[in-house]
Amino acid sequence: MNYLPGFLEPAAASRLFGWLCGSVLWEHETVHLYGQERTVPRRIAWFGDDGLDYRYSGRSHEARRWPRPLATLRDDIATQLGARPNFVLLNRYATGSDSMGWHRDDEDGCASRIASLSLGATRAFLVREAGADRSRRLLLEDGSLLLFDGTDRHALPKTRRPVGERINLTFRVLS
Ligand SMILES: O=C(O)CCC(=O)C(=O)O
Ligand SMILES: [Mn+2]
Repeated sequence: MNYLPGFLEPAAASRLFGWLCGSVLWEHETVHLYGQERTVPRRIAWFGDDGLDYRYSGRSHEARRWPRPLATLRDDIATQLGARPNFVLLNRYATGSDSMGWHRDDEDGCASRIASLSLGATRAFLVREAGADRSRRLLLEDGSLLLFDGTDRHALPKTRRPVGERINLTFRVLS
């Protein structure tokens, strides 16, 4: 795991945040869990190379074309990751009640190394590395990049603390 604070400088992070809020189609997704249809507590969007379909939680996410600001970012991140990401999943957490439960990013066809860019409000991220007996808690700050192994379980818990909006982009290599 490698945490790079200030991967984007504050002005660039804030510009990107504004662009993402205004230009991306954000969707509320529903998933089937224990026989019930539930709306996930966050909004999502996704982009990637033509023809890719990222499937998780029984849902298909056919790649939409890379918008220019994200294609540029993808190429910068490729240097850090040592591979060119071909897909990005975006999660938008409006308040502290938006969250993501414990999971792994080990769906078929997803290489384990993930580059996660955070924008906006600082939120705690929990990750339990392979072989560890407890989870680590990291504060993911605006403009930071976290490189982590998607086979490790991780979560973004809810918080009662008043927090502003946060957007996270996970760049992935799908095969
Ligand atoms: O918002 C985050 O920091 C985590 C996102 C995540 O785990 C995912 O998109 O799979
Ligand atoms: Mn994940």
